[in-house]
Order: sequence, then structure tokens, then C-alpha cells
Amino acid sequence: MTHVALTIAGSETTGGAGAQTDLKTFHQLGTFGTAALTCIVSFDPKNDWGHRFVPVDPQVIADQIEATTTVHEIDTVKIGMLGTPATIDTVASSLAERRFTNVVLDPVLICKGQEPGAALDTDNALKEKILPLATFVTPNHFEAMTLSGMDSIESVEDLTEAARRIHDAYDVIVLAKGGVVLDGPEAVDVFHDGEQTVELRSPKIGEHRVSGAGCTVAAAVTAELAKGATPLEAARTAKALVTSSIENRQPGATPFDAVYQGAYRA
Ligand code: PXL
Repeated sequence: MTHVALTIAGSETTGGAGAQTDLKTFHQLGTFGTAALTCIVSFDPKNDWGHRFVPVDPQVIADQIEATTTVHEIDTVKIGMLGTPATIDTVASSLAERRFTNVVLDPVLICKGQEPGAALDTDNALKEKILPLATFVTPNHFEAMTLSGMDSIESVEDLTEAARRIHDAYDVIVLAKGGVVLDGPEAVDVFHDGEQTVELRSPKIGEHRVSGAGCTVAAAVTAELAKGATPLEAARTAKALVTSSIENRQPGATPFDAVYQGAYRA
């Protein structure tokens, strides 16, 4: 039987991020993908592609999680964009009730187009209520600063320090992603599980962010853990898959391209 993976995430209708990206990543890595939607995001072409955001009713989120976890045996879940404190309460209760073996958190604090700090209550609730239930977290550069409390991250050494601090504060495996933000020709991620610290490197593909890369990394880690990979193996596969997904990115009318997972071969 095929291993099942669940994402609890928002819908980004253009297919570039969120649950759509997660399901494609799950499928590409040979897992059976399921999704509980937390919110609906529609970019606004008339307003510089800003996010039109509609939360799903918390009871409906709980119903979706109940449905899919009753139909399938699911021990590995990815948490993506939650968006409101009420959603966070609901998802935190569902996680606490079901005790999944692997809870992979993409700590979406802001997504492209949102004002930094616009959703401070949501960010704080995420840190207080979801992060302590996570087993694996995948912060990007900005999220690594916020979660570690560091004022700046300018080097791989800084990123490593951030990964260690986040691990120590929340007892969670960390894959901190430097992306295109750190100087140098390579995109460097730092994996830290409390015992080992491993740098994962790949040549940068351009200097611009691609939508959905963060979702893809966390979803790939989730799929691999669902199949029984070790956390480090899962991180390595995620790096390879997101690199391929960026290389094969899909342009559109937005100023940013979107990842495409479909060309990846193990
Ligand atoms: O890339 C972060 C992200 C996650 N989830 C949803 C999104 C976005 C960014 O647009 O819309 C639903």
C-alpha cells in the first residue's frame, strides 16, 4: 500500500504554493497525498498581486482533519499556512489529539506580498501553540531570524547558530534555508537535529525567489518521512527535489515564477 501524507495548508489557486504545491510534491515522491484546507488565497492582479485571504471556518478545518485521518492511517503531517489565531487553535487541538509521529512545520510567518509583522498575533500563536507540537521545522532566512531571536543572519555560520537555537528552544529538528538571501554562488541549507549539523549545498539558480519553494521543501520532507526515510535523508531529497523544481519553474503573469515538481527524478 502507498504511504499517505497529509497537508494542513492554504489553497493558492494558481498552483504555485500552498496545498496545491504540497499535493504535487507528495505525488511526485510516490506518496498518496491528502489535504485539509485552512484558507483560500487569491492573488489580486489589480493590486500588485497582493493576497486576498479568506480563512476556512475552524469547524470545517477540524472536520477535514477528522475525515482524512479516519479514512487513512496517517502518521506524518505537514503544516503550512494557517493564517489566523482561531485556525491555529483548531489545528493545535487536532495535532494534540492525534499525536502524529512526524509533524513537519513550514513556519509561514509572512508570504510574498504581505507586510512583515502585519499578522503579529498569528505569528505569536504559531510560536506558542504549533511549534511546540512540531517534530521538524523548515524556516527560511526571515523565519530563522524570527524564531531564533537573532537580529541578522549573514553567513552560513549565522544560519547554523539560528538552527541550533531553534532546536534548543523547541526540541525540534531544523532545516534552516539560506535560499538566495545569503551571499555567494550556492544556496545553502543547514540541517541540525541536536546531534549532527549538516550543510546542504546546491548552486544558486538565479538570484530571485520562486514561489512555492518553501512549501515544496517541507512537503518533500513530509513525503520522505511518511515513506520511512530518516530526517537527514528526507532533507537531502527535499533539497534535490526543490532544486529541480526551481530549475523547471513555471513562468506566469506574476513578477515571480512558480516551482514545478514534475520533472524531478530520484
Ligand atoms: O509560500 C507561502 C504560501 C503558503 N501557503 C499559501 C500561500 C503562500 C504564498 O503565497 O498563498 C496558501
